[in-house]
Amino acid sequence: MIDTFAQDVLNGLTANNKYLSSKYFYDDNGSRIFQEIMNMPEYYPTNAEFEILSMQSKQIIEALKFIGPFNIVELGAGDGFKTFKLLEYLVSNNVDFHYIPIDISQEAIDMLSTRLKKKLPSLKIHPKVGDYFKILKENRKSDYPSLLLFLGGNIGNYKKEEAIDLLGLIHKNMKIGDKLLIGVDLKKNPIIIHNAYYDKHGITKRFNLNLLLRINRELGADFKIDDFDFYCHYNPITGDVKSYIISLTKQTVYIKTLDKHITFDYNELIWTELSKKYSPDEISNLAKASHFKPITNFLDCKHYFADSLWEKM
Ligand code: AVJ
Repeated sequence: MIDTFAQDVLNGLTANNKYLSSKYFYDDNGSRIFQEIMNMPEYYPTNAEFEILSMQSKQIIEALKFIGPFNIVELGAGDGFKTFKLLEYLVSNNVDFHYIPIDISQEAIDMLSTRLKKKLPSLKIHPKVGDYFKILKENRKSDYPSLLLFLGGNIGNYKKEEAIDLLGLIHKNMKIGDKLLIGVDLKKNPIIIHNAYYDKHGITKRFNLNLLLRINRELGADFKIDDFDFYCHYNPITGDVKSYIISLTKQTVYIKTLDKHITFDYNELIWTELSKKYSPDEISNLAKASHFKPITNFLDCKHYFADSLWEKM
């Protein structure tokens, strides 16, 4: 029996146009490299969303039009760094709400709860580890309305149809009147985007090549990462940032768990990631295509990033 990671690697590396899914970037090593990306001055999304939640918490909460207590359910809470500002605003204004952070990493959730209990002792927090949709389905039974948070711009990793499927599933597990605040990276000067993803420090390159190291570690492969490079390209018309690993020589890699030899041509590509950028109109269209009513967009001062508020009708 081979697990889904092994199966996905097999499918991706035996396809005509080779690909690997960016969802596999985030092993312990990869998560650490992603932290480094978020700390680069060129990687604007982190600061932009932090600014939105720091400066516009009041406007965001007013736009919910909730009367009485409500739940805030965060999908993929992670270290909760950005959300803190929103929670802090609510706690210091004595707003009655329950915070339900969800993550697949027990470690991340434990760290988040410990920190929040210390910094915001009166916060009512109910952390959950596991499958988003199971937990959302449970939350549907709550007497209170909910604000779902899907922050950080992760929706950009999905192609249009996949994004609509995922958002449709989220929609199905909400109650009428519930709101979704979703982080979306905006189309902007292409040079800004280029510098954030094709960074001069080589951190994003390391982030991508770590995927080959993960295959070495977990599936017993023998990728020599010096024989691979990284390329990425932003198309300002479609809004797609596409990232690739390049094979610098004609070479064969053996993957023990799969008992499979994979041949790479000279300059052959492995497509690793899509990071899609949207215009405000495209955000509204995405909302409508997944059966939501777009309410309003909260932007940072440079208009780099949007936290878009949608309602389930
Ligand atoms: C975590 C998916 C939001 O696409 O901007 C950062 C991942 N990839 N640099 C993004 C990423 C390259 C990031 N997301």
